[in-house]
Amino acid sequence: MKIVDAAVVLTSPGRNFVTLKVETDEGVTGLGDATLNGREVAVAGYLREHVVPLLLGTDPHRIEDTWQSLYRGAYWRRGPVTMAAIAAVDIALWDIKAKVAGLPLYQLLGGASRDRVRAYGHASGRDLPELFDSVRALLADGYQAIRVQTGVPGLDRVYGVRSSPGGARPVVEDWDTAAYLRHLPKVFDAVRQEFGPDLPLLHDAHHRLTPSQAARLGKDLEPYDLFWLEDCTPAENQEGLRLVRGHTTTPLAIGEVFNTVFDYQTLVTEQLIDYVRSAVTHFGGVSPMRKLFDFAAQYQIKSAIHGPEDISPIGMAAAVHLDLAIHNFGIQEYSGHTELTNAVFPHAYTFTDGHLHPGEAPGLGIELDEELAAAHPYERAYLPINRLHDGTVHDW
Ligand code: CS2
Ligand code: MG
Repeated sequence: MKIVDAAVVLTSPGRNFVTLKVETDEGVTGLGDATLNGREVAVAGYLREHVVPLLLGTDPHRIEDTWQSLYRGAYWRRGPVTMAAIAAVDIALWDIKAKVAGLPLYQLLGGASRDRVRAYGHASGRDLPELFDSVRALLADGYQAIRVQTGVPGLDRVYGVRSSPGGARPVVEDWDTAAYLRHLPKVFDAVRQEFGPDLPLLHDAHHRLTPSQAARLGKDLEPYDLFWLEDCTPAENQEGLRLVRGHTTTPLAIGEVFNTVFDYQTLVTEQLIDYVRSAVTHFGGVSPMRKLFDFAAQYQIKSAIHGPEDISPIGMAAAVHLDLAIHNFGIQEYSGHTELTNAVFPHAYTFTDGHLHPGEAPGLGIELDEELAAAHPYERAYLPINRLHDGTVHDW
């Protein structure tokens, strides 16, 4: 079998997605997700100019060799753009291999280790009434684990609370760490009083705290028994998590911006986190994600694949196949997608009673409606930036 074509499809059914469609001489095609929110054209260009020419004529079954050739052959390693491009190829080749085998992808990854995949959804509110309504809506949708994000008194635009969609220039959101640290424990106290002690609650600090501030927040949240506190501090300096870990038993999740296992080396070997958060799309694909989860499993760390709306349904499909198969599954983020997005990417995975299942269709179990995709062309859109009251740029 040979690869005879590979097309990069940019589409924007409400938000931008980058898709790689790989075609073989035997008529089997594979789909890969290369979506990198706010940098889509960079990945599309990397694929079109530097990857697709190298794929033509190669054997799609040689997934590991292709991955290693693209990773090591680039010489310039790692980084979100490179790894998203490699991920799209890897995901598409696994789609092809599983289709040829006539099996859903999870069967090639060792078969099912569970019957279904627990998901968590995003609840948010500028104030408690709005937040409570949001939690109730998710519970009504069947979610059995809920991420809670809240407005902060004195702040106008805060991450995760009615965030405006990306625009042609970054929206400026505002931030005040002291106000946030004072307010958040009160919010979780109120949520626990309203919804009880058992509902798994998650929170995303979104890279904004110093290690000592993260340690304080983790400790302050202990009475509310969170499922996890996510991205409590920027983790390029992995050793910074030693301070946090030493002060709090609140479970920690990190890694959605990480794109190789080296980003996790200290975090995993010193058990400084409890969940690894990378997306299949941003970590180089299915092949390296399996290796990451095996590495993490040696240190009792579980999966929590990144799954917001800016991961395309193709990336979500690949995630759910991995979730079903690996032993050290933790939880799957699932924001869902709009009806239009789901029409562009018809898929076999299902969400029922708070749980996902990849379905039994051969391959990933997903298609690309190219005509509908073409009807919604790419529109430049940036992620917001964050500024403190004095105008200083802060982590978003
Ligand atoms: C967030 C993401 O879902 C999460 O945990 O951190 O929604 C993140 O803000 C976006 O993926 C950025 O594009
Ligand atoms: Mg996050």
